[in-house]
Amino acid sequence: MSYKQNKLNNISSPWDALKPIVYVVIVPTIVIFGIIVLTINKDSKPQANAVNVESVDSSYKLDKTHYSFGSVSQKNGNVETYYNLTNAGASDIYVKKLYTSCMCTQAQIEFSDGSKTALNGMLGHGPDSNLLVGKTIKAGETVKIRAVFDPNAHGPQGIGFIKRNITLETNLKVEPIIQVSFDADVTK
Ligand SMILES: [Cu+2]
Repeated sequence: MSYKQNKLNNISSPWDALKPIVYVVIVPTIVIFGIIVLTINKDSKPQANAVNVESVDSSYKLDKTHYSFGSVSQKNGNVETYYNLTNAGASDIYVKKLYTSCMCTQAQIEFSDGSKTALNGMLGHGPDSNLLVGKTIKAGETVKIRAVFDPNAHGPQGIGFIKRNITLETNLKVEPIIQVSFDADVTK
């Protein structure tokens, strides 16, 4: 009798053969998967609730509300500009959401402590949860709103004059929507 046959003869039922697989592979997989699912749910729920924050009396200043890129060549790729946004009031401003008006445009907030939001995209293009910010602009703080425009996003036919908006939804009592814009003349 070969070693292999001997081993097979020692296995008394199919369950014995499956046991190690069940305990070593399947059970831990289910446990790990369960932990991952619970962790993801824990993270996403407070974020969604954070949208309901109390509105505040504060005010803001922008160094510019609009920027003209002038002629933007598709050959040269992305262009970007910054808008300085200052919390000119006495209360912190909570930024709920950040989004742009088109898929060719992405926006990001750079805070004075060096932290940044993700580069957020267009409203309605992908899940709304991607646009959540959940961060505060402190009283007196100046943040930079970075806008990135991709002149190739609409393909070779996307030439001509364009205007895009970048929007911040905040908890300001008056004017909770902060909006800046840019335009460009896209050429080949
Ligand atoms: Cu676009």
